[in-house]
Amino acid sequence: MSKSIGNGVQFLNRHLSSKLFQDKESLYPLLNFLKAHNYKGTTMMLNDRIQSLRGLQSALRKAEEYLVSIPEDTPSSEFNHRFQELGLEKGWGDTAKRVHDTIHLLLDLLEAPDPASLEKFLGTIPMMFNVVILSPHGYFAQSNVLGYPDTGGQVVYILDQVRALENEMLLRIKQQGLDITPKILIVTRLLPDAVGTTCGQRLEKVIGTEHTDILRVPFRTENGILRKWISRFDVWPYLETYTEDVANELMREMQTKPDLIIGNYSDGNLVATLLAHKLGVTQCTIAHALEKTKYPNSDIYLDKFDSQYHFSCQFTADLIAMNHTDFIITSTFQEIAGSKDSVGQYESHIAFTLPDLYRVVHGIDVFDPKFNIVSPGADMTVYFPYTETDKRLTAFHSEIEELLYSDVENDEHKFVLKDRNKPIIFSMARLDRVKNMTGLVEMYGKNAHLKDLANLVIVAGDHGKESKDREEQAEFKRMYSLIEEYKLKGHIRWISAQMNRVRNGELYRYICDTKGAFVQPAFYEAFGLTVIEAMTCGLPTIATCHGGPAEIIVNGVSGLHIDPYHSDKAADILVNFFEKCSEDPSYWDKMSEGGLKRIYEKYGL
Ligand code: UDP
Ligand code: LCN
Repeated sequence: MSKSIGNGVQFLNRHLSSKLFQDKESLYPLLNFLKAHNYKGTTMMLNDRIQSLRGLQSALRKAEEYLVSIPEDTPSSEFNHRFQELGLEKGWGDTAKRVHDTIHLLLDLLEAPDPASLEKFLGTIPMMFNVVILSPHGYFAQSNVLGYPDTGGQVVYILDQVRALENEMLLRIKQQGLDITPKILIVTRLLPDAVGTTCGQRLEKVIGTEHTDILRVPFRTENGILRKWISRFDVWPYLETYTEDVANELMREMQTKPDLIIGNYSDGNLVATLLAHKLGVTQCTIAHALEKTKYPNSDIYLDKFDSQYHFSCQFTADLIAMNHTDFIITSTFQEIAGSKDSVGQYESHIAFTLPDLYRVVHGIDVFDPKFNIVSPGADMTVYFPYTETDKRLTAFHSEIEELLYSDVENDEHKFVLKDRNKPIIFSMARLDRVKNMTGLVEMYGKNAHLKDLANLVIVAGDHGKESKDREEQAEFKRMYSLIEEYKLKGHIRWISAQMNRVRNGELYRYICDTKGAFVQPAFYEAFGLTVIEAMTCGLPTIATCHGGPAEIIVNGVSGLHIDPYHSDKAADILVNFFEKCSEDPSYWDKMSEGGLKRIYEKYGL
């Protein structure tokens, strides 16, 4: 059923529990799994003393009897020995109470399996200690990189994810009564020409974690190590050798096989596939963006795109990864199956033709229970509402004012706003063509009324460095020519990529103080973390109707949609918004509060 799409785990638990219920024999796989379970050769959960289901039930009952006779907070280390003789190894819990709860859950399951207990029980079994997260392309570092080509939300997403993952793993290991140190490795590319970043460093500890590192492995050919950054569209020839090198480096760092390999984006997912296949490890894929939907008709007009974008390699890699993986995490429903008006990113891989290459007739099944929707949110210590005045980072205000309003033009900001009293239309993104920042400038420039109503501030690209990215170079040229053509001096401020996340949080809030809005004009946005960040700060958000924002924002309630393919109409929507706000300031508050409500309901971290 359509409503099951993206609820894979739930579906599988229902399916599995109904199978377990068929007859007593069908419970044996669960017994065998618990007996075979071990970490680095040390048995967990059950040992060889348990040979049958009857034996298991009897051991669990004896254990239960003992547990109710001792204080609930007795540490499991005090009775581990006794339990071992019964056939129960470590892993059931850290205290008598927790061990009792887990045993009780399994006894219930053995009597009458139901999906909720099964999910809960499987969730208590210690399984994840070593996790590898692959993200090869771009600049992967903890500072001075956001906004660089190919370096945006994926980095933010992964860094937020590993902190949450490590906390969860530590909590579970403690509650399982184990003494195991977990390890998470983010594996990315080592860039010898690191241009002022830490991307040339082999190992980097992730701030705010104890057991998580970034491990960097270079791209290599028979001619040696590749020194320079290369576009995400050009990585394909390097990935097989890279996988071999990563496998060796992983063994050096972890000294064991990982329990889970998570791939990110097409290149990371291909490497994850090759590694998971080679090592026999569970694989998870996260697309972040499937480029096929971002570049319309890129399949059928492959000849037009392939020399620059190598989509033939990329779409093939995507198909291999999405079919090989054990489970897929998506940020939204529409990423899988689209809506009645739009095609989903995965859905677009069901059937397509790459002329002169091959034809896909059944690329993926969007009903496959491997799909699970887990939406990201924004880190609420960084992004919080502008109304929380006691938390506001006012120390940044003079820097932010310099950034927005100073008369100086330098490598950090170009052009000067002449009227400080107007609200600000704010946008921030990598300077990719698909992000359509130039489209926003054109839309603004063409509408005289909008220019009267609001200033335009964009954060995109880097004025201080000559870009090596083809699309960014072209966008730079186009931006300058649009500013000239529409005489935007005095109305626009063009700021270089801003890499200080904490200050960026305050920047969104500062834009709230001007009663401005965040505008996300992309031709296609796979998810859109900036949309979430702006809304979390209480900044009214007006975003593209193509991709994630179509699902994040409920039009007219938690923000507004614009269609970048109809830019005159989009400009009218902006004019309308600012006019309404000046007639009735409570309209701005309504949009701000509506956005926040949506975040708290669906995208809180
Ligand atoms: N970002 C930033 N500085 C910039 C441009 C972007 O810090 O100059 C951050 C932005 O705040 C967000 C991420 O990079 O956290 C971009 O994520 P999004 O999902 O919007 O787009 P992506 O770049 O992943 O396509
Ligand atoms: C890549 C993108 O293009 C964005 O739309 C996402 O928000 C980001 O990755 C994080 O998943």
